[in-house]
Amino acid sequence: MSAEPNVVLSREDGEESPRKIGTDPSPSTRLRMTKYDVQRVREDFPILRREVRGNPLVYLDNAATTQKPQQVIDRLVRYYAEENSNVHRGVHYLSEVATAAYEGARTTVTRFLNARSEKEIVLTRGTTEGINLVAYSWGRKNVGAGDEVIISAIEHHSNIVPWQQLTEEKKATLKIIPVNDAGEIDLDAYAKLLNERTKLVAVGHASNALGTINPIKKMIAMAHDAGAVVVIDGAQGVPHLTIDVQDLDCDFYAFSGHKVYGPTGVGALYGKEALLEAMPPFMGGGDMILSVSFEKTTYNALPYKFEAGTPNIAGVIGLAAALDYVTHVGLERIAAHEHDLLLYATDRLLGLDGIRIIGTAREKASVISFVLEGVHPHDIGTILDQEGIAIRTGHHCAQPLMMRFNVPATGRASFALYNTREEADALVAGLKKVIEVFR
Ligand code: 7TS
Repeated sequence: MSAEPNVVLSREDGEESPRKIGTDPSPSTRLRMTKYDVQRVREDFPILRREVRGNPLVYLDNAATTQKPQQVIDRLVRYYAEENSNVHRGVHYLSEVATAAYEGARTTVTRFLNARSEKEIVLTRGTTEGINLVAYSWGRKNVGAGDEVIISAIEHHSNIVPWQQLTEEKKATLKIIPVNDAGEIDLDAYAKLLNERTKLVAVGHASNALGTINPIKKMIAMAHDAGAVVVIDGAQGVPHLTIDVQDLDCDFYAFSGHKVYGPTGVGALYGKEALLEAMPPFMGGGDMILSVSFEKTTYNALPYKFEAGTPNIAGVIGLAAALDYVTHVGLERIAAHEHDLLLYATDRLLGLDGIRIIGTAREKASVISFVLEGVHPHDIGTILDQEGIAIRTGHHCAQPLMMRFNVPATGRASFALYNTREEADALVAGLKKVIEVFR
């Protein structure tokens, strides 16, 4: 299996060839004119060939975790079969190979996020660890009694609970930006919440429960005007959007590998160098020190100060393979394909009797949360599962948001680069069966 994605860039039917002199398109126009061959992308994902309960697998639970392409699987196998060793410590050959691959992966992440340097990329277990790292290290040093931390009403629990713990401990206040009925952040209310006591704003790039893409560039600038530091929960941003941390000017950006076609248990935290430099270590142990004595321990340089213990070496290397994969396929082309699926599936779902889509923001990632009148979401999930269709049902780790919309739970279909319109049709057909059973 080659390391390159199984993707061809081909001209749209009817496109002029050769091109007239003087009309050479810009790179972004050229991308729009190339065809996205979803069937060839699907061939890269071996799990999509399997059946579930006698039906072809229709995997629509991508916001929970994505499937892995052969390129990532092969890279993990090669690491364990040929390169396995601990990093940053051995002088022997394999340790050098493993260290080079591990640090090469950090460079891949640096470029992927357009960070200024590798010092700004801390390799973590995922988004949850990245946010907790900021809350424990930056938060405990910089937030005190009477200070304020702002989050929004559509956050995942991992961008709520660490700030709740911090503000409770420090006798600070947690403020919540409300959302409108479409599931969009109320920017006027946000502007009113910001003041000189605001120390930190933590907001998701995109909501896992509703799909809302938040106007984070604007929100970051507003927070900075108030003198606050901004943490972006990028768990649902990285799989769907092109990220440029310098352009966004965020202070921290956390994401997980497994939501962007990489392994579980690995992710990265971007932090501005000056902030990371001034922060105390999060965990103590091997690799994060320069010297240890019982009298005094000195800490390692960035980013190693924040990477205590043997890391998930294979996972980090697999994450880089995943980022290379989506880069090769083309982030803009993936976004366009997913947007087409979002529009198509939304339109088809709205044809069902008694359906209500929760989350109708103008800017949406390919996530559709819905309730069906008279049917509990768990029953929807169970019946669809009989058809080989995987969706998530429940509160999506966003219980306050469920309360805001007065629903105990929703069904959620989330689409990825390998999903098809036919799979959206299968979802709709499955939901028709659900309606027949329950009404
Ligand atoms: N933030 C958001 C917006 C998420 O969607 C998730 C995971 C996390 C943080 C936590 O990521 P982790 O990799 O550290 O666990 N979201 C989901 C989901 O929607 N269904 O399962 C996990």
